[in-house]
Amino acid sequence: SQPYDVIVIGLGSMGGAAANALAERGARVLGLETYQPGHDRGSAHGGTRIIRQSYFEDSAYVPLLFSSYAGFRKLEQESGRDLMQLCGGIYIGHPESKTFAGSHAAALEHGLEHEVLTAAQIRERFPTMDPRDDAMGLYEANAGYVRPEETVRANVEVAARKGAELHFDEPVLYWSAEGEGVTVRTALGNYRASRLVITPGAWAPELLAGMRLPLSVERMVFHWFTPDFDATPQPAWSEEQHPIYVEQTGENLQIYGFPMTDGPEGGFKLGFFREGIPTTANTIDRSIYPAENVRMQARARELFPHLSGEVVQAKTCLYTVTPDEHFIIGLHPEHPQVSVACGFSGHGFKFVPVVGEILADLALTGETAHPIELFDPQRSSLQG
Ligand code: PYC
Repeated sequence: SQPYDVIVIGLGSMGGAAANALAERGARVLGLETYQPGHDRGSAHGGTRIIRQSYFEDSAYVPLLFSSYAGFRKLEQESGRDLMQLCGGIYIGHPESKTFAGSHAAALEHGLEHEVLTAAQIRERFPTMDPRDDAMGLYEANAGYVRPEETVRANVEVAARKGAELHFDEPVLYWSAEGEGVTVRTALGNYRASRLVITPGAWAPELLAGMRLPLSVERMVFHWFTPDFDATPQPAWSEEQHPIYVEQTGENLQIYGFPMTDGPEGGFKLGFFREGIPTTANTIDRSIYPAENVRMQARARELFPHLSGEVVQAKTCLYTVTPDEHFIIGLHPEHPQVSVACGFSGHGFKFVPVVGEILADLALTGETAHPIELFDPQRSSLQG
């Protein structure tokens, strides 16, 4: 038999959760990661990520979110860390927009508690916001934010406590699948196991080159601003009163953001949902340019006219985007002993716990009861 049951390449958000789920099931796990837990070179930093249920991308995600919410609460208990805050969420757009109509359809299909608000009702309830007159909002109380760095640290700590062997600062150079097993080479050695899980994040084009996936790695920027508390008093910007939000104007231009989650010094965070610049994980330009601040501020003020303060901070982040913006999760088409998860297209973090469970199912049994048809690595939209 092999020295390990499963090797996990990449201990970021999804790989950390997979290592945790596998260790919980008694597998002998080796995890390999290039950096330290909670690093800021990939897609799991910046303090906050949205979590929501009335899912406008496709209502098929909703059952996965039920599992994920439970998974975040379980991880909080196991790690003793605060990971998820449900401060409410609102999705604003023209009545026919994907953001409003898509979330409304998902809420109705799955019987999710929600309120539909007109533009005037949004202004009255959330005085920071001034949506367009023809906009509608879907508000759900059961939405909020999760803490990405804390979640990654929690998963690897709990996985190690359950017996996983985790190596940090040890980049993978090469992997191969032969016969019933796999070999992974790093600068420090060769490791053998029965199964392999690859959760490469923005390094997917390098680590999964053989799959020839049509992925676009994109440089995104998020900004933190200081609101003008003279124009709109501080409590209105704080998580006790302010929801997370996504607002769409035009065909597909969405902004998203959070209440102040770390006091006034922490600022008010927001970003463009899409519109990234193609890059690679190893060559990304992490400088932020004045024109980017100006563009973000101008767009942000369309919804938040009193966001007159300065940029306190801005950071880059990487998205790994598929052509249909649905994830890729499944068995490697040529090597069934290898499971892969990538292409989270900027909306994956809220699924971390359930993706960990799915990857453990796939690695240990070759199948999962979770609904993952949408994420098939061989679906037509991924074929050249
Ligand atoms: O998944 O809600 C989300 C999100 C917002 C911006 C990027 N992703």
